[in-house]
Amino acid sequence: MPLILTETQDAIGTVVMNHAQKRNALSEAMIGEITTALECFREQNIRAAVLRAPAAAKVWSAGHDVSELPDRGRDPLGWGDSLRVLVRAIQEFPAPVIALLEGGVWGGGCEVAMACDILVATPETTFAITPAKLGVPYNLGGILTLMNMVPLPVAKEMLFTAQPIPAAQALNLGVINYIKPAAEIEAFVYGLAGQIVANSPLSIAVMKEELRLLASARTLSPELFERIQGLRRIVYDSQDYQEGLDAFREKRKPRFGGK
Ligand code: LCV
Repeated sequence: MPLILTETQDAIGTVVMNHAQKRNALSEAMIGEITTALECFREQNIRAAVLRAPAAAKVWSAGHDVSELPDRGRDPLGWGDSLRVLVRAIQEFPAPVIALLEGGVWGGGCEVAMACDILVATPETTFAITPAKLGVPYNLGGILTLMNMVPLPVAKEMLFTAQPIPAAQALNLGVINYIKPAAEIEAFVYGLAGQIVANSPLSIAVMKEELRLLASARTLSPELFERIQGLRRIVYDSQDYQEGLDAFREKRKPRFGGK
């Protein structure tokens, strides 16, 4: 059974993440279907895309599929990790991607939502960035996305507490563009998409790529990169990382020993 639904109409492409029983956990299979859909949209010259869960979903996405994270000793969020592939596919898609956000957005789901170009949420939407809850060594791309979206103290609070923040706070921070009631959000998002479709797709595609290149433009010396990778290795080599995975799989609270 497909894990997503897709639709195209008036140069607008829609991807609905539709794996309710796993709360739209971003598995390799689901990510493969989404990236394939984006490739089809590119071939069809889609001029705006919408990424969403089914209407009135309680969970937009539960984030990375934890059952696919490797045991300790291997980087769980390396370049080839499927969630990283999806984030890049959205960022490199030549037309704007609008995240229509209903329900809880968890972990890597936040990074996928933040990779989108415009974010529209309902008042009930929440955002939780959760590597600390699982003992996961967040990767540079995720950290940079967050640093580009919120002030440092807020990034630290979200990362250190792993607690959800409400849509109202996300709006105040500028993480999301609009909050719309559940009954209005769909019409609003497709109205926004219609405004984009009426403009020059070439000009928009180039501006989107310029913004991506400038937002990721950071000088990072090889020494600094290696130091950061070494720090991350301490985490994914640790007993705590394994404990986070085991606790999730055993549906119990983790007991982190700090080693
Ligand atoms: C696999 C899942 C998941 C899931 N993976 O329903 O950002 S990072 O670095 O942390 C990155 C590594 C990452 O994204 O990690 C994942 C971060 N995500 C979370 O911490 C959210 C984990 N999920 C939850 O807290 C709950 O599932 C929520 C609150 C999303 C929904 O709660 P609810 O009570 O509605 P269940 O927890 O009962 O989940 C329903 C089924 O979905 C699976 C879960 O294991 C369960 O499967 P079974 O029915 O087989 O028991 N599931 C949920 N999230 N991320 N599988």
